[in-house]
Amino acid sequence: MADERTLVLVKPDGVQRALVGDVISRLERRGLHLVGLKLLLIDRALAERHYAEHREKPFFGDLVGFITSSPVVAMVWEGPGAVAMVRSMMGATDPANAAPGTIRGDHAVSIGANVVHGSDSVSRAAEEVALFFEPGELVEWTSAQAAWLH
Ligand code: D4T
Repeated sequence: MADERTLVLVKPDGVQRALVGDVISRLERRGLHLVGLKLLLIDRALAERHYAEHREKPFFGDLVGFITSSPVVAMVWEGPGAVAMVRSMMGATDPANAAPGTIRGDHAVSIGANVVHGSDSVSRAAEEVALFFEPGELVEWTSAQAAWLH
């Protein structure tokens, strides 16, 4: 399986509920590794670009309002098949359908406040990583530096 990069956001509810460490811990223990990490307040322009595919949906206003409402943690995680792996670890978008053991299945009840975002395809991941990070903010692990990585 090829190494992939994926964007993960701990959304405002996840940050406020002190779930950042839990999300990071799950992804670390699974064997993915971090290549970028920041805490930021998303502005309206970035939110509208990130959620552009939902612009016509009835929940778009609430979606943008929520993601810009308080700080989020943005991360880039790397590893074999990372995009689908993170999606499966997040669980279904609607926490009512999220399996126990997934992040949403363990921590969320509301489709709006569902703790995390993860890119849903490799191509979308590349776009989302570029939206949130400058190339210089991402670490290229060398094999020597990665000696202790999974
Ligand atoms: P994100 O993008 O946050 O990782 O969520 P998903 O990839 O799992 O789900 P999505 O793109 O379909 O939805 C984006 C975002 O919109 C919220 N949402 C979604 C909502 O508030 N009401 C809805 O009816 C739907 C479908 C939740 C996630």
